[in-house]
Amino acid sequence: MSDVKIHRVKPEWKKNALIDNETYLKWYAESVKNPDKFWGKHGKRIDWFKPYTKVKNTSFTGKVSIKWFEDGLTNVSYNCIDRHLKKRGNQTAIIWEGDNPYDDRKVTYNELHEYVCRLANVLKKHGVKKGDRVTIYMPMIPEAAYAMLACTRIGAIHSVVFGGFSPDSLAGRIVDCKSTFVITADEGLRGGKPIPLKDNTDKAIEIAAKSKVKVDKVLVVRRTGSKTGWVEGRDVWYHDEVASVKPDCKPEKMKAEDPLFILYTSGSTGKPKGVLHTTGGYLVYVSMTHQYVFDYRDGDIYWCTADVGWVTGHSYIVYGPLANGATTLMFEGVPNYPSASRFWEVVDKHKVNIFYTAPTAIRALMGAGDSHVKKTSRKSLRVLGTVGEPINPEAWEWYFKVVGDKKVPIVDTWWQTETGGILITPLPGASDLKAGSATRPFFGVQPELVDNEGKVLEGTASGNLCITDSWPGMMRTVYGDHDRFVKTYFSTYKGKYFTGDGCRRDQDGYYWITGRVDDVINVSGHRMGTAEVESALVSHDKVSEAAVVGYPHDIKGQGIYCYVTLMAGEQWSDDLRKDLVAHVRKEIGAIASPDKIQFAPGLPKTRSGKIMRRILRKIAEDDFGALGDTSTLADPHVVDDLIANRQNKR
Ligand code: 6R9
Repeated sequence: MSDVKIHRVKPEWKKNALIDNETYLKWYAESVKNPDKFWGKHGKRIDWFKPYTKVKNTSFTGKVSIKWFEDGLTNVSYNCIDRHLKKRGNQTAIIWEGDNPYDDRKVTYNELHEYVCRLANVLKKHGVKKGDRVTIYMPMIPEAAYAMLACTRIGAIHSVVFGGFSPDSLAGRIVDCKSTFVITADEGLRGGKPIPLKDNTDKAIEIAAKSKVKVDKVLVVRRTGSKTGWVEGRDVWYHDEVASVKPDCKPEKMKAEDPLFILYTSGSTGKPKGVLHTTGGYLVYVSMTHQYVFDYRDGDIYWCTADVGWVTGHSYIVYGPLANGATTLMFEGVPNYPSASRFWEVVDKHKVNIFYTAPTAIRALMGAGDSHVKKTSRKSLRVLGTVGEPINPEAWEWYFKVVGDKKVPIVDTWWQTETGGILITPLPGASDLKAGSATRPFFGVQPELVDNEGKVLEGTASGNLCITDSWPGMMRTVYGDHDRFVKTYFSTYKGKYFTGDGCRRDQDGYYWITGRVDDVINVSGHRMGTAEVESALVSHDKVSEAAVVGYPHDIKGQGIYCYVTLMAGEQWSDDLRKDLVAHVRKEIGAIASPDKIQFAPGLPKTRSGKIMRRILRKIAEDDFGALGDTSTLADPHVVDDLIANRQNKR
């Protein structure tokens, strides 16, 4: 790939940057040579009630145990709020930009302190204690951040569930972590459309009760003022509750390894896993990456367009920026409402310096045309970022040329829910850029490429991406199932953390993530297990079997392609197809809407009954000339029918 264009670091990117290339190389070498010394020093970037004396105590073999700063005591909300009050009590902590462009709000650090303390006192009043799980099912409003921070203040573990998930998905998450307290809103608002969060919560609580998990309290924020169901004694209004408690609440002294939050994410098998992150190491890692990856400087206005329901929202809307005393912008709406200029109008309105979004949004806005961008100024921008999926070079170049006017570096940040923070990324003042490459590892991160047999690949190579040693921000376990943690991440390649991603390393040591190598698909930057969509499909009473694969999609990155076999005697029809789409949306949520459904009289299986997904992927990609060996199929003829009736004919 020697024809790849290199965008060299411009002198003006380097001029006041926190890290230049020499510093990157020096720090990186130190970080891998002596992690104890390196992290011992950088762990001090957060405040500790009791300083740690031990730094790293981790093992990727045997039972797998990961501990950082283990004898230190700290508190996340204290670090994100209290420690800033003296210097920046009146500085804006959160800029909220509503779905409606005329709706906005600013919250100072002093105000944030009061709101978080009040909410923490409300939680306490209702008996929430250290270690209890609180489910947060909220729209993108500042109260979502207050809720997360209030939990951390008293040591409760939050589990934020994305507002786009269905009652069934919410119920599954409530049951898995036995959460008895839910914080929600009457409705959410996105692109002018209401989302019935409270009604969904009511349904989810009924479903959870069948699994014997009883939610005792639902705290409801009034967002739209719509009428919702109400259970006396169980449901309480946020606004009444916070008004009746004290505006001050002492932060709990937490051990570095005390759980901070659970966040459910999809894997290649089974139900979504509760990824568990802990207190000290996570906060050190997200604050450090937020500062250096975005070259964040005091006074910058920083905007990450993710939702707090995803890890990007946790680490880079709430915890990283607030730990650094930044002004973080929270956006309730969508990129194309009221028009495709919305992002850039918000950038101009709030003078945003650092802007972080997903490739799917960039591709959609690119499709809407340059004029929507060009009519805005964007002159405040200094750093642009992307996350969530591989960015194709065309979209990267458009982002660089049209949005950034060729003046602004792009950081393509690769990481995962499990990694807590960014692992492979450019640094704006240090890294020459190649469109489509996440470039080089962050400090302390040691990537390795291995082949399917686990052989380590050196130099220029393509393989499976592993990380060979621990970094402070990584997950500690799967909530309630440590064996699953070990099996999922550390047993494919013994002694290494396996990411599930494929990756290429070029002659400059740059990493190019090629996408998942397991049965996980990435739709508009949202991770989904094909098994989850399959189990939603087969729960329909007319479906006997289903197989789901991803296929390349111009905007979404990957689309969802479903092969469905019906029960004997059932007839396929367009109405049934619509019904199946609605059924999957109901079971999982709108993000899992199938793009294509093909009715398949039979699925290609091996003689032992295993579905050959490789073949199904090829047919979905309309690339059936390259099916490979089909001789091991039990009935090779099913393939002819699938090809004849494929839904993606070019
Ligand atoms: C942060 C986040 C993780 C998966 C990951 C990979 C894909 C994320 C990427 C990227 C290429 C990037 N991914 N960032 N692929 N380039 N810059 O997205 O977490 O939702 O857990 O997804 O997303 O496949 O394994 P999560």
